[in-house]
Amino acid sequence: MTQEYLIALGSNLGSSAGDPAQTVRAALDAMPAKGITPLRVSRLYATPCFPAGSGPDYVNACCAARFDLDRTEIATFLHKLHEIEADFGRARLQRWGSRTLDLDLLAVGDTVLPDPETYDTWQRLTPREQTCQTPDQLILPHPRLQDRAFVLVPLLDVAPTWQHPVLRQSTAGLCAALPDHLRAEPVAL
Ligand code: PH2
Ligand code: MG
Ligand code: MG
Repeated sequence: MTQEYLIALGSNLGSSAGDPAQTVRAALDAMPAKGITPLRVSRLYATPCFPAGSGPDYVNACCAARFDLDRTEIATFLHKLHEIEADFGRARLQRWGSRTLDLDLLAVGDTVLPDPETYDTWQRLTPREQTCQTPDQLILPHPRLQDRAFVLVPLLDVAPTWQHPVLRQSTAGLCAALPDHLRAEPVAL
């Protein structure tokens, strides 16, 4: 069975394609040329920058996609996402800094990478540890997706019934578990 790739898009600076919303739309349009077929695309949302006060507001979105080049090679897929980021002028300077375009792979079906133990280690980091530790390998599902309204609210548009393979909750369940004030932050454009 082909697994769906769940992708988060974000921009808070804009790019050669225009403002952040135009940049996110252009990134979606650029996917088919890289072998990535968006199957469902969320609304675009204005979201306050995390951490608060660290930069301009973001435009965030999510899409559920199929990958037509090599379905078994997640590294190839990531490389394609990084190519699109580079095409929109993304420079990888500062973690959690402002960005022209950020494309994050959130999940590939029920895949857990690199293994459940390593996933757990990253998922359980305290907020303080999260600010100073960055994994050097791909962790799937994205270890912070359950914490972020700017990810879960758009994801609810495209994959409400997706089941988190470790937390054993659907997108809808994870979204409902967010504190009310966070869940209310993303505003559909
Ligand atoms: N991405 C970040 C850091 N902070 N804040 C919002 N609202 N949306 C993002 O996509 C985002 C962020 C790092 O990738
Ligand atoms: Mg990223
Ligand atoms: Mg990101």
